[in-house]
Amino acid sequence: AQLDHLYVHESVENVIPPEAFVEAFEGLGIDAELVGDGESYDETDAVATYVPRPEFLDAGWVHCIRAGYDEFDTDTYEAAGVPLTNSTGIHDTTVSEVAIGYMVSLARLLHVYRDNQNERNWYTPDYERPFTVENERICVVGLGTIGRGIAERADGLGMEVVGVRRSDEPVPGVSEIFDPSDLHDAIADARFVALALPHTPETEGLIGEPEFEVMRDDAYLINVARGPLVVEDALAAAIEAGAIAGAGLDVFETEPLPDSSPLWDFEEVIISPHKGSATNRYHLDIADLVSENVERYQSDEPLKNRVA
Ligand code: NDP
Ligand code: 7N6
Repeated sequence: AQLDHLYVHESVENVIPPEAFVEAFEGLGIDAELVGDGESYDETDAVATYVPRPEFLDAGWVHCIRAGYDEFDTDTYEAAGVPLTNSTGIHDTTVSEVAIGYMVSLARLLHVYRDNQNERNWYTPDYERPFTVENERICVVGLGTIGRGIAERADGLGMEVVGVRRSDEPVPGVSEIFDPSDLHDAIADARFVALALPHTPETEGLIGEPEFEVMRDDAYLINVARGPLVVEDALAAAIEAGAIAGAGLDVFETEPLPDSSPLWDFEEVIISPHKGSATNRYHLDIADLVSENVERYQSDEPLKNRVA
């Protein structure tokens, strides 16, 4: 179909430099420009955006630059006949490196040494406290782009990797795959439970008090997916009570994480400000995907990552 413009909504600035992103479409043979709210669109326009806006429903195609498109109402897009695509498939390296970083730090106490460095303190932890991730068991819940990225790297580090997903095809590096109905069996023996699944009505609150009860008391929760997958009050209570050991968290129920959250204060919690995907070439990763879809759109091929 005909595509005359690629409009980049200014909300992309939440994650990438808008001008550099627009520049990445030079040479694609289509007019790419930055827009704000209140524009009007028609079917020869594509929009790349971070947030949903009602006026985008007049465009020919809308691309959500995030992998998690939970803020977009897919029913409305389907009713309007406007294809919606997302940015899944590009976060295997970026987000999983952060998950691995949390685990290695939590095991070897890098975060504790850094805290002590801030006080110029030559710190010696209890002898029993540090451990290697090698030979420890990780349960990766959600084995898509990010989950596989975590599983492959964990396997490379010599960890024992199991996972949870709805479909049961084998995944490289994963020795056993559990059905979501067997979540408790899957997480019970794991030293690390890593969440890498989408936020949907089905997955909201997936990890709460019953799961913290089932988890080992020396286990760590890693969440690089979405905050609402975890009941945050229950997480803080579980760490406080010693039901689990700690967490590495990139995402939260409310972002930015409110100043009043007890999670800020735990030594055994590492917090990153939703930066799992942040690298200096993130805009190029997204632009490659959008460019491929521009070409597909123009040659009437099915769009990649179509979610509505
Ligand atoms: P994918 O769509 O590639 O993978 C999602 C996986 O989750 C699939 O393998 C799916 O497998 C599995 N899944 C879905 N529902 C369930 C369920 N109920 N129980 C168990 N597994 C389930 O997505 P990505 O890996 O790219 O991203 C995952 C999420 O991570 C995104 O939705 C987004 O919210 C978040 N994200 C966070 C980022 C950050 O900056 N921290 C960056 C990018 C993404 P199956 O169908 O077999 O169940
Ligand atoms: C925004 C990162 C996604 O879903 O959460 C990520 O792609 C985007 C800070």
